[in-house]
Amino acid sequence: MYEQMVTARHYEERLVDEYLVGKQPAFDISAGPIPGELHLAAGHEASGAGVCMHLRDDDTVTAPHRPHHIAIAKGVDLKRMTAEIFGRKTGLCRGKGGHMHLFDPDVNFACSGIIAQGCPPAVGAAMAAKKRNTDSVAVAFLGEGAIDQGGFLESLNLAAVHDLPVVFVVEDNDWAISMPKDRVTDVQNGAQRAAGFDLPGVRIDSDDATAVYEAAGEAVMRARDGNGPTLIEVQVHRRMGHFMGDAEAYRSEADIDRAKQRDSIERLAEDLRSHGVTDDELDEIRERAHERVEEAISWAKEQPEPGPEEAYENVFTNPPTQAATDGGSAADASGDADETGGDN
Ligand SMILES: Cc1ncc(C[n+]2csc(CCOP(=O)(O)OP(=O)(O)O)c2C)c(N)n1
Ligand SMILES: [Mg+2]
Repeated sequence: MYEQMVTARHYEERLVDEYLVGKQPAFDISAGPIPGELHLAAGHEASGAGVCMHLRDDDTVTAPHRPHHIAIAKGVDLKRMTAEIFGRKTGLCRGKGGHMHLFDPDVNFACSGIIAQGCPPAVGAAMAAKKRNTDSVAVAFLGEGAIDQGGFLESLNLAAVHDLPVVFVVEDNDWAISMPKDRVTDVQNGAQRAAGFDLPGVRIDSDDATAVYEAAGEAVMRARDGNGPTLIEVQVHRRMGHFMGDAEAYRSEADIDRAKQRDSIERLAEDLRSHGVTDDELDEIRERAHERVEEAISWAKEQPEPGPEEAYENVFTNPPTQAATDGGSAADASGDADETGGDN
């Protein structure tokens, strides 16, 4: 867990360096080697690592718009994930998804920028596992800002009524962009949502990786044994803005300081030391993680960008005629799409 967590933290620190290249001084979001938005998960690492330790490659994970720590813990190919974030041709989605849309079928991982979007597909994967008589499970991660979404509540219901092998993990970082939790829901403990569906609901009040590991172990075992879904909420913390470039004018300095003081990685390191792990051993793990991150980033940066003629490939299930055949221009392609009913 410690290795996954330090890998995720360092990975994101390095992404920050790369992301800022070319974006200053006016913060041009489309400039630089990583164009577009970037949502970092520093402070969420304990939940990804603690849950995914229990998962196999054939288990499915869906993650939200803040996916890196979960993807890393699930074993997503770090090089191809990085190439995707850099918009390169060899990326997981051939450079067209970007950091919020990482799909790795080798380890059954997907994420999406749409809030609560991962819940229905996780329920679908769990339903498929059950119908195939396998003991695979699915886990849907979401933020506390998504617990009022219909997609989440309907997923809880379907999972409960069919006893599906799925675990819902809410990462409560107190904020949904600039919206504090208590302004959108009277349910301070999101795990209480489970009661309305007659499911077990577990709240972990601190981002203690070991506590997450224990709660997730029980939930995953329950799902694998055919005993149905569980909802877990983990209190994590957002060490940074909602996305890179967020000045956080809505958030007090004290709140940011509090978040930074509660470092789940340092907490786990302390636990490990108290169990006899030496500083040298921890350094070794960190060095290994740093090397892996550097390797993935340098590999990704050497990868080619997709050509303009590939813009429509693998984007539409029913591609505009011109785009599919001769890489027609965007104007041609959208014209064709309209003529064929624009059903893409
Ligand atoms: C269905 C939908 N509504 C609104 C948005 C815009 N949006 C992006 S992130 C976000 C807040 C998410 O908060 P939370 O679920 O707590 O996750 P966090 O960012 O805190 O990790 C919103 C409302 C969206 N992406 N999808
Ligand atoms: Mg949140």
